[in-house]
Amino acid sequence: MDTHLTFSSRRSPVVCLHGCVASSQPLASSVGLDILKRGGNAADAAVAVAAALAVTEPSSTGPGGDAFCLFYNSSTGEVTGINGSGRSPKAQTLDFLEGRGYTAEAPPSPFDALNITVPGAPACWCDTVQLFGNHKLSLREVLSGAVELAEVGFPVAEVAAHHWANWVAALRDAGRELGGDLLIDGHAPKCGQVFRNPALAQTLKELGELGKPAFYQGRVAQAIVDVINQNGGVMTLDDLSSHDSEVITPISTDYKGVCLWEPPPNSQGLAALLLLNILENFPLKALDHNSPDYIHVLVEAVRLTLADALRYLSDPEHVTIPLETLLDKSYSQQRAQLISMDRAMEDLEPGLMTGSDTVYFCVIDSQGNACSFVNSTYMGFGSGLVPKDCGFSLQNRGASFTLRRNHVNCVAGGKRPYHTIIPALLTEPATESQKPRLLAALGVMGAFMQPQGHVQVLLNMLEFGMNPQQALDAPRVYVAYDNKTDQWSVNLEEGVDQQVAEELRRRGHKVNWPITGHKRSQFGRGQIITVGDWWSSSVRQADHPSVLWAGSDPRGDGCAHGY
Ligand SMILES: *[C@@H]1O[C@H](CO)[C@@H](O)[C@H](O)[C@H]1NC(C)=O
Ligand SMILES: *[C@@H]1O[C@H](CO)[C@@H](O)[C@H](O)[C@H]1NC(C)=O
Ligand SMILES: *[C@@H]1O[C@H](CO)[C@@H](O)[C@H](O)[C@H]1NC(C)=O
Ligand SMILES: CC(=O)N[C@H]1CO[C@H](CO)[C@@H](O)[C@@H]1O
Ligand SMILES: CC(=O)N[C@H]1CO[C@H](CO)[C@@H](O)[C@@H]1O
Repeated sequence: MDTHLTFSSRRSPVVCLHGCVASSQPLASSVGLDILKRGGNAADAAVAVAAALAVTEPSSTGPGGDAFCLFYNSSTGEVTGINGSGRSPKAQTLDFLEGRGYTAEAPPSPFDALNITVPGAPACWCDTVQLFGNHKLSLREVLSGAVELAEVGFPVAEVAAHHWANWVAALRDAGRELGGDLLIDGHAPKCGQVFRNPALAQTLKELGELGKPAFYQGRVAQAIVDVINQNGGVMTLDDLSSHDSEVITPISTDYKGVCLWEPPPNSQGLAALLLLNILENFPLKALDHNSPDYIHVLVEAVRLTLADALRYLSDPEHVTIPLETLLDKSYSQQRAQLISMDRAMEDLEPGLMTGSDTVYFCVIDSQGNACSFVNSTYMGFGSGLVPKDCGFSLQNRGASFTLRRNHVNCVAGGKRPYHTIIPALLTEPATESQKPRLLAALGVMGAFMQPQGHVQVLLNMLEFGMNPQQALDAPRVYVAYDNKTDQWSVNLEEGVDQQVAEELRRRGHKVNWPITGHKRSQFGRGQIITVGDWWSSSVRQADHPSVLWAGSDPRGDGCAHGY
């Protein structure tokens, strides 16, 4: 397999007036743009893109995974969203797992059928169209682009082909064959090879015609339960039919004249807000982009917030999260004081294992509504189990549960697991007199990279004046925690200076530099659309506040598209 991947092309930001879609697959971006041109709004287009990504990038996302969305309503200025995360099977209690001989030290393998939680994405798609769509197009029409891609086939893109093959190999190493609907003659498709998925086309068609019951009851639900039970899991038809998504009230924080919106816990959106709150205490612009001081402060702030996030973030129905205390700026000031400029902190609380396969995309329509959407199957194809004749694999979100009694993420029947996926929106801060104007839809996928990624690309624009494409192009930093060695490490992408790496080592960080080629996927893949060029330091609030500016991550296959 070709593991070489160079980053040599240059991209301008995409600029347009009426509507814009940015996603990690060009074909999916086209499908979304089509919906906008046919009269659908940002929410309709987002679901069309979601479904098209399920077809074109199944190692990142699909109907067997979860989804979250945030929606900005341009007529009210309100941000709301949908929680599309599914629960563990009701019968899957800690006692049940211990009865099977599993312990915190010897849990089921990540790909085990016991790690499959109820897929929340299909309900989230239906509810997004129902609650936030403009009802000019039916769900069937919204999903038709994805159905066509699955039915007719599409050439697999380069980065998608790479991850497809890697996950097939990882599953094989774990003793599992990926379901045949997602292979061609037992192999992952290569870049440029045309892949068809008629079973998924059928599943999406039925979802388009009948809505949620087509997935959570009947043939698809039965096939899900069958494949899970044949592999030792205990999900029932009732677990599926009792699933529903929930409307959520996003949480936000103000940072120097902008307001960042993230989904509430149990997502890790909270981590992005806490991170910004800590960073607000430092003169970042004066430290210089990707300088040793800047990266040191960023890394320390990430470590502080991840320690908090992992302690407090679980299913709020099962634990009480001191949200107000955590989001209070005085709390972050205290945390910021723990950071010393010349030495990395010792003794920080640990984390959970990470997965990273998620797609993120965003859409802004001609009325100025925005939809920020994310979904995933967690680790590649998730469990790798493919229900018969359905064309998608089942997620393994349960892998972030622990069997340690009294831990906030301890397994329980009917519990939602720790979630690594988050979409985000940026507005002006709300005032009494005026509805907050939309400034951007943005996101960076990739497990624990997401809050770190959101904040880095946001600061690239806000503090360092980069346009959305430059903000995504700039080399990133990923702070990782390794449970096995109990060590934090700082991974620096190719493009960060060697002297910077050396200076960070001198301050006590364990630094990996440079991260190159396909390994750069750990820095996530982001998409950004901004309304106006508020990030530009030279033309403050220019003449055309309604021009859309978009960028798409060079680490992915995708592009932004507008009209
Ligand atoms: C989830 O990901 C799949 C695969 O990329 C995509 O088709 C689907 O549209 C996404 N779902 C949502 C709700 O984003
Ligand atoms: C925005 O909010 C208004 C007022 O609640 C509502 O009438 C309208 O349908 C909403 N628009 C969308 C696209 O959801
Ligand atoms: C998901 O829904 C549950 C309600 O069942 C809620 O408690 C939780 O906060 C939601 N999570 C997110 C990320 O919105
Ligand atoms: C619900 C469940 O059993 N989750 C397990 C999935 O796999 C991880 C990692 O192996 C375990 O820690 C979980 O307990
Ligand atoms: C610090 C920490 O969380 N360590 C855990 C890493 O994972 C092993 C089991 O895989 C646990 O026993 C440790 O407690």
